[in-house]
Order: sequence, then C-alpha cells, then structure tokens
Amino acid sequence: MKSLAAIALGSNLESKGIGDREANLRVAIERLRGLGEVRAVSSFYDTEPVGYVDQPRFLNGALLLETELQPLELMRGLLDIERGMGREREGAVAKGPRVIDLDLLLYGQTVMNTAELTLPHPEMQERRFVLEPLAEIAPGMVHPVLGVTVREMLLELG
Ligand code: PH2
Ligand code: MG
Ligand code: MG
Repeated sequence: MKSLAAIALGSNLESKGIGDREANLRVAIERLRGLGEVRAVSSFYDTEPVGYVDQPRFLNGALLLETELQPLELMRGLLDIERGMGREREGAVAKGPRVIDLDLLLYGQTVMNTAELTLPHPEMQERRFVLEPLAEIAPGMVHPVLGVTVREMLLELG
C-alpha cells in the first residue's frame, strides 16, 4: 500500500563533492526519487538558525513523497542518503551545522513512538522553517495527534 510522507530538508554547509546549500537540497531531492514518487517540492527558504544559533544560515524546504516503504524503512533510507552525501554524525554538535538533514515529519496519519522513530516529528509544530515550506505544498495535511492542519499550525506560530 502506498502512503504519503512529508519530509523536511535542510542544509547549512557546503559539501565537498556536491556544492552549496542549494546544490545539496537538489541532489537530495534527486536521490529521494529512489525511495518513492516525489509528488511536490516547496520553494527553498533562507532561514535563521534555530536552537543552536552560532552556525550558518540554513536553506530549508519540504517535499511530499508517495512511497511503498514502511516508516522505519523510509527513515533508514533518509539516513542512507544523508550519509551518502557526506553527513557526519560522529562528534558532530547536536542541532549543529550539516551538509544535509532529511527529517520525516508525517507519514500519512501514522502515530508511533519508538527509540528509532517518533511520528509525527515531535517538534514540527514549533518550527517555522518546517511549516512555512510544508504549508506551500500541503496546507491541508492533518497532524494526526493535534488534529489540526499544517496551515493551522503555521498560523498558530503567529
Ligand atoms: N535544523 C536544526 C537546528 N536549527 N534552524 C533552521 N533555520 N533550519 C534547520 O533546518 C535547523 C535549524 C536541527 O535539525
Ligand atoms: Mg532536523
Ligand atoms: Mg535530522
């Protein structure tokens, strides 16, 4: 059975083999085509770093993927793409600079909470850099726990 997943993309470092932030996002999108069918891609937003602020500005976007993969398989696929693009996790600062970050936000109406994966993404409703691009491509997509749409979550941020 096919499911519709919402994925957040972010980059705030150049990568050796690929290039600048925008090139990183574009290559990630091409590689995501290996995990399913890309149904929509948002524009890219230049954003102020949130949380850990002493790092370069991010380029953020969002994407809808229709996939046969189950949530954990999909998340492992995202991690494989991150690793393949040179993302370093060993010794890296939490929430710090990265070549590419692919976060699984929503997987249809699936709710799960395991050591490996929490769905929906526990912080998505607090992050403008996630909701603004996602609202462009999926304003009516519903958060299965909060029972509100992406557009409503964005409005709630003020
Ligand atoms: N990601 C983080 C931490 N802070 N800030 C912005 N603007 N965009 C991000 O993608 C981001 C962040 C950790 O994943
Ligand atoms: Mg992230
Ligand atoms: Mg991540």
